[in-house]
Amino acid sequence: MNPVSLAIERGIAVVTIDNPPVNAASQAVRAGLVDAVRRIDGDDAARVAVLICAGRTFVAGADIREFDQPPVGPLLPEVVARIETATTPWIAAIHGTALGGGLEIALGCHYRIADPKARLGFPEVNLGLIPGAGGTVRLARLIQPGDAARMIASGKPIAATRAVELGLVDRLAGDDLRDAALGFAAEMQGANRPSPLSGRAPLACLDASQWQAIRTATEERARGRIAPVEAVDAVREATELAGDAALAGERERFVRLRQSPQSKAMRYVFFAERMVSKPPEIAGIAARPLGHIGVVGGGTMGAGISAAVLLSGRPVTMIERDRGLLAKGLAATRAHLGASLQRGLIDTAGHERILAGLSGSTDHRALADCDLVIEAVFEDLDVKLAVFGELDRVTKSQAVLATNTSYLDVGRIARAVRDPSRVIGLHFFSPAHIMKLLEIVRPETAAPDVLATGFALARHLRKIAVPAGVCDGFIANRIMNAYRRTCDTMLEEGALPRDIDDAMTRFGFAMGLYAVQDLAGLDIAWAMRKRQAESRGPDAPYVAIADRLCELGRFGRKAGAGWYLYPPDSPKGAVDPVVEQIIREESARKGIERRPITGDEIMQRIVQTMQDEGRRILAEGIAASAEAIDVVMVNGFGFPRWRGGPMFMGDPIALC
Ligand code: T1G
Repeated sequence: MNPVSLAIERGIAVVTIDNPPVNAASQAVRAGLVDAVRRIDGDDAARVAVLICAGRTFVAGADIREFDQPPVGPLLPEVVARIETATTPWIAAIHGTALGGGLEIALGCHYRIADPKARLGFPEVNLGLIPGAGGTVRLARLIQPGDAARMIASGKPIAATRAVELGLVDRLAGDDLRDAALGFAAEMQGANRPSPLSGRAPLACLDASQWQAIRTATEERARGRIAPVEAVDAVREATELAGDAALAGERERFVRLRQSPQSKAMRYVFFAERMVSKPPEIAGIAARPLGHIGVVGGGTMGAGISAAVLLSGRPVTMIERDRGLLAKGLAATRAHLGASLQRGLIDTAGHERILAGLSGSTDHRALADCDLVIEAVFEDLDVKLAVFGELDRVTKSQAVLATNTSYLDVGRIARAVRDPSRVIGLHFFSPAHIMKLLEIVRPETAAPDVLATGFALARHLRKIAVPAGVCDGFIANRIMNAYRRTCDTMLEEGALPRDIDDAMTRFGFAMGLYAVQDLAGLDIAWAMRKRQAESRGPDAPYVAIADRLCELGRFGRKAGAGWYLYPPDSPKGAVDPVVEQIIREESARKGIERRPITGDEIMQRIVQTMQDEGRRILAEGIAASAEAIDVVMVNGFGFPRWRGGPMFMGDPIALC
């Protein structure tokens, strides 16, 4: 079926794209658009054209699935050029998201009108690409080239209101986009078609130092990704060359990047994130209602989880042991919401509405009508079992009960309530209202619709949900603990924390392991190691350096010292000779002769450990696929997305 339809009424040709779920510019859409241009230009009754999309969004880009197949014409650059040079003026009517190739099509049109809630952007750099159908050329001729370069290099969409300010969108529609677009078209009937954007001169020309400044800032933020810097170079080139030459230059760059290992890795992660969040075992299973949510515990995790749920538009009741702790938890939650308002993620009206949904109590009976309750109390089994005992008593039988434990046996917790089938693990990552990853831990007792409810919550919270089986640390922390052990061993052998952290940031991680531990706090992992000590064999290899730091109260940033020292003038953490001394003493105590360890060796051993533990996790069925492990590592621990993940990477020796 042709996803592009055409209807001509009172001199206005309405071209509608209907290619669910996101109107991707597939081959059929492209062919349909070229055909529409031909028919409209050939029909005297059509004096202006409106391009609009059915469903929830305007064209959200080229069809990424086609990138690994032989290209089939017409290609998108040709489609955009045909619209741009059509004799009939075209108006793009934008709702939802106009992204990548979709925004390029809109730039081929002669005017743009947008729903006020629409978002427009070039996310190609998130796939290791740059626009490949004239986006760098036409945008730099419609808005200030500096703004164009920053917009494309960031990959972040902008609001329609901002797009009007920049000159990207001509006007905003009221409530009815279609009506407003037809009104705009009626005004444009008989008007001369503006000259094609690609044939115009750039709005301005920046000098070399201005371009260098944009490029340097982009390079710093890119942390090893090549596409953002290529995007800046492409926009610069687009302002220094004539239209056709600039279009050819952009296309050459796009085709080269499309074959690059970085883009292949980032496209893999894009589809892996969507695949793992739709496990076959919940296909077609309806989730239970998710109206009112309870959160037990107002600490760091409880407040973050409450904020995440409230930001999805659901009311939250927080429970704490006493009034003081409750007030602290509610205040922390409100602070997160205030920060979201500051960052423009919500508007003032939204902020007030969301705040009204937050309540608290010291009495668990306040959770009686909750559909889901998430327990986020101290990481101790007895404490959690006591809470679940309470929840079993006060919640309605259909309510789903979830634990946010990072390590503990969710099956054991489930068996503490009369109906274990309503218990799952929902393992959030700190800060819970920001981190995208959510491990959904399934004990054997969990009912399929309870699991489906966990995934439904993840969609509402716009989290990337990954199913995990029950074991110590599930997928994320189990792998993290494995490479933490490898890193601790390298500390004994000759490395220092800064060596390992530098190797990891050079590899593309936002932060190294020891800097992350200082941020999260060393005490939780220490409690876990002490708990594991009971089952650890006397001959099991064990590195005691971290324990010695904790015995000194060095729990990280919150204690002013951990692996690094955090004096007021050194927020990033300064190397501390005390830690170095402890490390050397531990090497000596074990009779280890310290040796230099290179950054490459450090990364090879870290990635090798991740892969080995990943293979064990797959063999035990804790993770359903290598994709699940890669999605966890990329979204949970900042493994560089442009490397695809440890399982995707293949042999670390070859690649580090
Ligand atoms: N191509 C193919 N499939 C796509 C797609 C695309 N561009 N975008 C989404 N899908 C599929 C997705 O895999 C999922 O499939 C379903 O649609 C719903 O997506 C030449 C080179 C638009 C913000 O990078 O960011 O244009 O799992 O679950 O959360 O210059 O999808 O159901 O089978 O993500 O509501 C540039 C990518 C491409 C945008 C909607 N465009 N998409 O989010 O739904 S490169 C992008 C998104 C390009 C040109 C260049 C999001 C969304 P399934 P979803 P969502």
